[in-house]
Amino acid sequence: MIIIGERINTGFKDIKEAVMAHDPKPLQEWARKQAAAGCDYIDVNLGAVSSKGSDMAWMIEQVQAVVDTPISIDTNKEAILAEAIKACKKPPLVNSTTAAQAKMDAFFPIVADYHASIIGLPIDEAGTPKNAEKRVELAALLLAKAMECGVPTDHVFLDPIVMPLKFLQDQAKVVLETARQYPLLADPAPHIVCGLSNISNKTLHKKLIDRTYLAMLIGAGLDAVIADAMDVELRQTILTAELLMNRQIYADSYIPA
Ligand code: THG
Repeated sequence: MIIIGERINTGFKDIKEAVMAHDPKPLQEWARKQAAAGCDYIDVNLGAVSSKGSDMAWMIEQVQAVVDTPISIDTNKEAILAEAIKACKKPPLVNSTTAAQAKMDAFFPIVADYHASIIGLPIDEAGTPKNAEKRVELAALLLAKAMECGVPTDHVFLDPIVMPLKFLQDQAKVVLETARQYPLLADPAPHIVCGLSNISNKTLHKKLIDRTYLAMLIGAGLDAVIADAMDVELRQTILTAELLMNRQIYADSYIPA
């Protein structure tokens, strides 16, 4: 499982305040903790705090000063991406493009230039489709664009778009149906990723909902996740689900892990 740590996001108050004050400490503390928890990428999200690429580059530099985990550049703005990607010491994960033509035209050539990977969202000019069929159709467009630009299909992470259960309860199942179809769209197969914590937004029992849904998503083929990497029970759920999917061999090392 490819784990992308979600915590360096200005949606969290401590990170928002740190970015506004240009105080590296909270970012570096979360970078260290997430790297120690075994993250494969550290997501960096500037949110609405600033629209300056230089602020995103600053965030990335603070993280890279203390860990060498690759960065997930969480922005939908081309100007921010173009500046932030220059700051990355290792090929990053670009999070994310939609399937809207103008967005793909802007993002994919940058990804190709930097040998990066990219998350693709099945959203077009009309928005996010409510059904699996249309999401899969847009995912195919994303993969076609990747091939056209020389981005290997296994550098593409398809996101089925997890929505809050509290407001769109029927979508949880649609996302599972979408995920099941993604690996069939290209060879080598694309990765399947999602922003897990979206599911439990504004609910009680957030952690229980997150880890139950994650087990179901892994059953549907998910092999990457943007999540709370510090959640020990979530990490245990990942190990157990991967064992049950026969992606890991059962060994006595499973028990201490
Ligand atoms: N797909 C992709 N990228 C993404 C998302 C996605 N990036 C952003 C987001 N979704 C994933 N990251 C988070 C980070 C934190 C939370 C949810 C998603 C979270 N929020 C709290 C909540 O929902 O209640 C509120 C924050 C707080 O506690 O202050 O946990 O889907 N490609």
